[in-house]
Amino acid sequence: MREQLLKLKDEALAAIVNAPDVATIQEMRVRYLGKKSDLSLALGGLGKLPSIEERKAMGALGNELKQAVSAALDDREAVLGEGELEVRLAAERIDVTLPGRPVRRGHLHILNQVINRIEDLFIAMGYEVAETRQVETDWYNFEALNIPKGHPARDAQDSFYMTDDVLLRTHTSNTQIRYMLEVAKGRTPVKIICPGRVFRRDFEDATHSAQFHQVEGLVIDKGINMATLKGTLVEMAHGLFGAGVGIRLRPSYFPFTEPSAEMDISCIFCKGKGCRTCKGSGWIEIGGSGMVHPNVLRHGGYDPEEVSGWAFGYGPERVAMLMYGIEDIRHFTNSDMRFVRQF
Ligand code: 2NM
Repeated sequence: MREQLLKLKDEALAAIVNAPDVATIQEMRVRYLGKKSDLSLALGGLGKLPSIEERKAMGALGNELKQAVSAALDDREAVLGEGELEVRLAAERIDVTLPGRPVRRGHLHILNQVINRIEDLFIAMGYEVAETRQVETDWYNFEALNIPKGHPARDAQDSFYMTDDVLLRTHTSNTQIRYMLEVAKGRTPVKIICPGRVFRRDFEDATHSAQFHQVEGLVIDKGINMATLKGTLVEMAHGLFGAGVGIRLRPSYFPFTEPSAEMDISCIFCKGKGCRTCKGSGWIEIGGSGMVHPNVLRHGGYDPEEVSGWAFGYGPERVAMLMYGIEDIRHFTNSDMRFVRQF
C-alpha cells in the first residue's frame, strides 16, 4: 500500500508542476484531494489492513501526502496566479495620460451675444437692465402706453390673446411702465434698458417672425430733451457698428411718444454712398424713438409738468442680421446647429 500511495503522490506532483493555468489547478484539487480521488479511495481501504500499527502508519503517511499535494497545488497556483495577473494587467493597461474624448463646448446664441453687447454699452453709460413678464394685461401692453381700445396701432400690433384681457406682449414697453410704477415709484433719474422677447400675430417670411426681440431704452429726469436722445443713440451706434457710423432722426408717429422719430444709421455697407442694402438712400432704418408722451408719464406715476423723458426701441435681430450678414430672421429660432455654430 505504501508504494501505491507514493506512486499516486508522484503522479499528482508531476501533473501539478505542469498545470497550465489556475483553472486547471482548481480541477486538480478535486481530482487529487477530493472525496473520490484515488488517494482518498486508497486511504478508505485502511480498515482492511491487518494491524493497528500499519493502519496508523498508513493513515499518517496518507495525511502527509495530502499535505504535500496540497502544498504543491498552492505553490503552482501562486506562480500561475502571478503570471495571469501580469497578463491581465498588461492587457487591461490604461494610459491615463491619453487625451480625453472631446466634449463640444456650447456658447451663447448669436442673438444673446448681440443683446449682451447692447446691454454692456448702456451699462457703461450708467443704465440698469430691466426685464419683466412676456404675458401681460391689456393695460400694461396698450392702455398705459397711450394706445386705447380702438386705436389703429392695435391692429398693426395684432397679438396672441390668452383671454380678452391677457395677451403675449407686443413690445417690451410694459417693462418701462412696470419699472416706473413698481421700482422707481416717482424717483428720478430713470435710466433703463429693456431687452426681451415680444410677439406679433404676423405671417412669417425672411424679415418677419411671430416672435422676435426688442431692446427699448427709457430716460426720465428733469430737463431731458432730444439732444441727449441723439447723443445716446450716436454712442450706441458707434459702440455697435464702429465710430464712422452716423445717426439720422426722421419725424414720425408713435402713440407713446410726442414728438416721435424714426431712427436710421448711415449704411454700414456703402458708408452712406448708396447701395442695394440701403436701396440707394445711404441710410438704414433700425428703430424708433421720441419724447415720452405726457399720458405715458402720468400712467407711470410721473408729473409731465415736472419731468420729461425720452425712449427708443429697436430689434436686435435686425442689428444682428446687419452685423453678420444673416439673410433670414427665421434662422434665429429654427435651431439649425449649422447656423448656431457659425457664431
Ligand atoms: C419704440 C419707438 C419709440 C417707447 C416708448 C416707451 C415708453 F414706455 F416710454 F413710452 N417705451 N418705448 C418707444 C418709443 C419704442 O420702439 C420702436
